[in-house]
Amino acid sequence: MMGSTEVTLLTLQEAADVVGCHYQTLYRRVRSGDIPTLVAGGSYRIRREDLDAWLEERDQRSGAVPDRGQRDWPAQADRLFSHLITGDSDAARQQIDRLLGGGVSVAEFCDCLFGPILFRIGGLWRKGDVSIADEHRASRTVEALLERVLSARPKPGPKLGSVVVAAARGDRHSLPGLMVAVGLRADGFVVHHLGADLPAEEIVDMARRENADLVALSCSIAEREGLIETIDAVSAAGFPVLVGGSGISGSEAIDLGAARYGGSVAAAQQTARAIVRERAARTR
Ligand code: B12
Repeated sequence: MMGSTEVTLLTLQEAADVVGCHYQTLYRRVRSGDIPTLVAGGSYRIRREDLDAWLEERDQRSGAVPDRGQRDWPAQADRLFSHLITGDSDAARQQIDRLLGGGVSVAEFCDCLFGPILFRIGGLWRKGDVSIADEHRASRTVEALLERVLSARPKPGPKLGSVVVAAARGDRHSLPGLMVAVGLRADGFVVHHLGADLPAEEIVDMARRENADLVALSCSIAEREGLIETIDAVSAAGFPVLVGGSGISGSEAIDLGAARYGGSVAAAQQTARAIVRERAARTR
């Protein structure tokens, strides 16, 4: 997918971030021999392509949905998938409202439903089984559903911090960043969501004006120019950068200068909280 023959080795924490599970869960999978590993410098390492192959196999087994929590995610995903692919946005909205009403978190419906379903639609589109118009209609419906959640009343109580969320210049995928924005807002952050394809100086300017605690960048493509210039400019301005998304691995994000990497909305929430805590501890 990245169009490169380079081998990317992930630490167990990076692999857990990509999968969106706890380190210990991933460690158990490694110990049971589920996921192939190497030992480098005395520590376990996982080849990115091995992890991707394992994820794909697992998703096929479970209907393209991570097995998080007790809910029947494969059945929920099948239902939402058919609403999205047939353009039944009312049914999709009702399903999401029922799930939210039933206590499903925003991170869960992004990481366990919308993300895997869009991934599935992307695969069908690549094989020619769904059209560009089908994909656009489904993406637009997901966007509208997420925007509804984003514009709903914020979580009451003190704010955890302030975050600017964007995708760098050249990356037109706004949905992953929108999911992160919705998740962080639901967690209690003030979120300034700038959408996709943003010049670095605009992102820095917003971070300064809003006195942001961090900048979260989503990356869905293999092209690096816009991402590198943004990480450099934001870091030089003194803001920690959290990078995530399907277009980049944790080790590459850190090599490019990101402070942290996350592979899911749940990881974005945990990591943003950790960054704010660390900054507060440093200024005490
Ligand atoms: C929808 C879509 C589009 C839509 C975007 C609509 C929108 N408003 O966002 C449109 C039609 C615009 C589009 C365009 C293109 N796309 Co496109 N697109 C997709 C598709 C089908 C879904 C992407 C998506 O929203 N996924 C759902 C999200 C939520 O999943 P996610 O990104 O993994 O995010 C999760 C985690 O990674 C994490 N996360 C995400 N961001 C962040 C950020 C932080 C800080 C953290 C902590 C976590 C985090 O949380 C999310 C929820 O779990 C994918 C297929 C796929 N396999 O993903 C291709 C895909 C991303 N697109 C691709 C391509 C090539 C293109 C085009 C070049 C196609 C073309 N020939 O024109 C163009 C233009 C690209 C550009 N310059 O930006 C490739 C990218 C390959 C690569 N690595 O370069 C993919 C992978 C398809 C493929 N297999 O070829 N695309």
